[in-house]
Amino acid sequence: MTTVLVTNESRAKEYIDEVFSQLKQKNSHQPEFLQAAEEILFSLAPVFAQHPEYIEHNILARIVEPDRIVSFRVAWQDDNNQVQVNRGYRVQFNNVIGPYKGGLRYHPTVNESIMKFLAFEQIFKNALTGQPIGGGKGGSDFNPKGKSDAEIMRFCQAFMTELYRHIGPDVDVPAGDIGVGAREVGFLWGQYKRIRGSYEAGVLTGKKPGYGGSLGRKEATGYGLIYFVAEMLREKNESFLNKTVVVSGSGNVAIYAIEKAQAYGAKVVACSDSAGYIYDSEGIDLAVVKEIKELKGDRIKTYLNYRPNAEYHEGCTGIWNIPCDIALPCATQNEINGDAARTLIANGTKFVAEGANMPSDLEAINEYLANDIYFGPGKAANAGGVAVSALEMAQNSGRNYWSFNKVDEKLQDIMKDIYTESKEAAEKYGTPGNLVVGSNIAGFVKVANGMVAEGVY
Ligand code: NDP
Ligand code: 2IT
Repeated sequence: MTTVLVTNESRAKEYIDEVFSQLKQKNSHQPEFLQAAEEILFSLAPVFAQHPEYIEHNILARIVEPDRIVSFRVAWQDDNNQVQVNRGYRVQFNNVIGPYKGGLRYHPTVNESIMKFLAFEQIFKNALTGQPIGGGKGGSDFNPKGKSDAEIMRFCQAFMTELYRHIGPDVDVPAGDIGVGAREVGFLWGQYKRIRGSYEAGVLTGKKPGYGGSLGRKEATGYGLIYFVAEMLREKNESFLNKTVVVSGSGNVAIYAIEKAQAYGAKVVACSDSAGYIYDSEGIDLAVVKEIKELKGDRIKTYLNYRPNAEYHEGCTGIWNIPCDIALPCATQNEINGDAARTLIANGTKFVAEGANMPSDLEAINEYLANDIYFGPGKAANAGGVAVSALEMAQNSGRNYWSFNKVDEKLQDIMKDIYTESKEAAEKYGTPGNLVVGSNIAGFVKVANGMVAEGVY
C-alpha cells in the first residue's frame, strides 16, 4: 500500500513537472499566466496521487489550454473626431460546468498574459462558488482615465460591436473588473441589445438594478471578502472587532470591503490608488472615499482636502509598511512581493486575504505560509462578486428580482461554503490550514470530474 502511494506520488509530481515545463516552453512570454499556473499546478500533486484517472485523461494538459482566445481591433472616435485603435480580448478558457463567465478589464497594461491568468483563475474560482459557471475573462488595453462619458460610451459600443458574436446568455457572460463598472456594463448592454434585437438580459452581469441588474452585485466582492475573512477569524477564535485593517485600492472591491469591515467593528486605517496611499490613524472616512472615487473619479490624494489630519504618501507599495492585524490587497496583481510580505510579518500581521486577483506573488505566499499568517487566496476570498453575478443570471432567467437581503443571505452562505470546502480539502489532502492548496483542489476536482464525465473531444 505504502509503495503504491509513493509510486503514485512520484508519478503525480513527474506528470505536473512535465505539463508545466511544456507550458513554460509554449508561453515563455506570458509571465502572469505562468505564475498563476505554477501556483495551481504544483498544489494539485496530492490529488493526482489519489486520482490517477486524472492523469490517464490528461486533465492537466487540457485544462491549461484555453478553449479559444478571441483578439480583435476596436476602432473608435474620440471627442476631437480622431480615430483611436485599441485591442480587445475575450479568453474562453473552460465551459465544463457552465457558460464562460468572468469580467472585462479596461487598463493600459492588459495583454494576453494578463487575460489568460485572470481567465485561468476564474475557472477554479467559479467552480468554488458552487454555481453553474465556467471560466473566462476579457478586456482591452483602453485607458479609461481622463476620457469623457461620451468617449467611454463610444468605446464600449465599438468593443461590443465585435464581442457580441462571441457571447450569449448560454455561451459566455461578461461582467466588470478593473475600469469596468455599472456605467460601462450599461453601455455594453445597450449595444448588445441593439445588435441582437432581443432582450437577453443574462448576457452581461453587473447591470444597474432596475435595468436587469441584481441588488447586491455592486457590494458583493467586497462584502464577500469580509464574510470570508470573518470565517478565517472565527477559526482562530477572533473577530473583526477593534482589529486594525489595511486595504489597498479604492475601487469597487476596496470600497465595499471597507464598508463591511467597518460595520463589523474594525478600524480601517489606509487605502490607496495607483498613485499613492492615505493613512488616517482615526479610521478612514468612507463617505469621503466614496465621494472622491464613485462620484468625482478623482485621486485618493484629495482625501486630505476633507481630512487634513490624514497622511498621503506617493507610490502605492508603501501601504504594506503600515502595521495592521489584517491586510486586504484589493487593487491589482503582484502588489505584495516577498519583501512586502516580510514587512507585514515583522509588523505582526496575522491575516491576509485577497480581494484582488493574484495580488500576492509566489514568494509572498510562501512567506505567509511559512510564518503563521492565515492566508485567504483570491480565488476563494474574492469569489463573492462572480457568485452574485451567477445569482443575477438566475434572476434574469427567471425574469424576476430578488431583494437585497435575499441576495446578501445567499452570498453569506456561499462564502461560508467556500471557506469550509477549501479548509476541508486542505485537511483531506494533507495540508491542514493551507487554503491555497485547499481552494485550488476543491475547485479543480469539480472541473476535472466534469471533464472526465464529458469525455475527450
Ligand atoms: P476598480 O477599477 O474599481 O478599482 C481598481 C483600484 O485598484 C483602483 O483604486 C485603482 O487605482 C487600483 N489599481 C488598478 N491598477 C493598479 C495598478 N496597476 N497599480 C496600483 N493600483 C492599481 O477595480 P475593482 O475594484 O473592480 O478590482 C480590483 C481588483 O479586484 C482587481 O484585481 C480585480 O481583478 C479584482 N476583482 C474584482 C471583482 C469585481 O467584482 N469587480 C471580483 C473579484 C476580483 P486607480 O484609480 O489609480 O487606477
Ligand atoms: O475577477 C472576478 O471574479 C470578477 N471580475 C467578477 C466576474 C463576474 O463575472 O462577475
